Amino acid sequence: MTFHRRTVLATGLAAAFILGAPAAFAAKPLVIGFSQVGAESEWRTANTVSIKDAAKKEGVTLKFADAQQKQENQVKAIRSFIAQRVDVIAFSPVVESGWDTVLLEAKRARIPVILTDRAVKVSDPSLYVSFLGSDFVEEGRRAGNWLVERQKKTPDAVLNIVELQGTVGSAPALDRKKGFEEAIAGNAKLKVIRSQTGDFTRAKGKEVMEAFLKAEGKKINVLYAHNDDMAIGAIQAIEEAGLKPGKDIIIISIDGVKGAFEAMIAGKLNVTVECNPLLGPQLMQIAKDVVAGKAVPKRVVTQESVFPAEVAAKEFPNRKY
Ligand code: GZL
Repeated sequence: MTFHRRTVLATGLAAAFILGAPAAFAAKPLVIGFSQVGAESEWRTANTVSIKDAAKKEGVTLKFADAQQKQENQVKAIRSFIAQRVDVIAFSPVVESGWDTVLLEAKRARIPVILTDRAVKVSDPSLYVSFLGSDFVEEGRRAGNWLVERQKKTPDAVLNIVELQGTVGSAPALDRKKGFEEAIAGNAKLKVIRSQTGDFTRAKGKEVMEAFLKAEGKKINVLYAHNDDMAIGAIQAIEEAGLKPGKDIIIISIDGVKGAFEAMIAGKLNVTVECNPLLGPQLMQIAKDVVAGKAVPKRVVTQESVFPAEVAAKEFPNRKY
């Protein structure tokens, strides 16, 4: 470009800036690459809707990739976002470990990474700027504490518990198990007799509950499911075995999705511990702050409650997911 053209262009740009830049010069929209675990549960669906709606509302360009619950698909998606030079990478890691290499590639590309929903175990915490999500150990404690209180109604009875764990190696599965065990520790009347993954899905939850019932039958007094979808699948198995869910077998689960409230209103589920999936607005705010060079909290914990069946009908109209 000749000196003359450069001077004309610079003058034109300066004039446009001073006179009020037309749309052509407006700041370009923030581009976020988001890798989602999958579409395995009602919770996940609500989480995806929240993120997409928030991006649209904030004028953020969202590049969204569904990993179908496979870590290798998330790694591929993150590498693709790096290649596309997105402004921010965000993801909900399907499992806790195995992220150091790809997150180091993002760091070397100078693209900030935000974790949503689930945590990672990495050697260098600077590989991500912020983690927005629930305290799963506390959710497990809340589930266990509810049962400790419930057990006081039959102080002499031993309650045999079967546990449907979430996805193997995932932060919610590891931590919800840990929190529940902490809460019931030392209570000789509460015994976990079987524990197996149902991978957070209704289908697998039903399948594993059928196996529990075949092996233990009427010995089972309590089901602790790491999410509502597995509990709903297990309810079907319990009914098909001729037993009454919520009565013959006390059922405790986590998430607080609409399906859980419907099961509680029908008397088939006893309590759900809330795990809030509506993380979209907070994620967009953190991403905008990071790009603007503002300090962001390393950890943002979502606020959550516990909903026993007694309050389900009253609370149901207020539910947003
Ligand atoms: C929890 C989330 C879990 C939900 C499940 O934050 O990672 O994954 O509890 C979902 O329903 O599949």
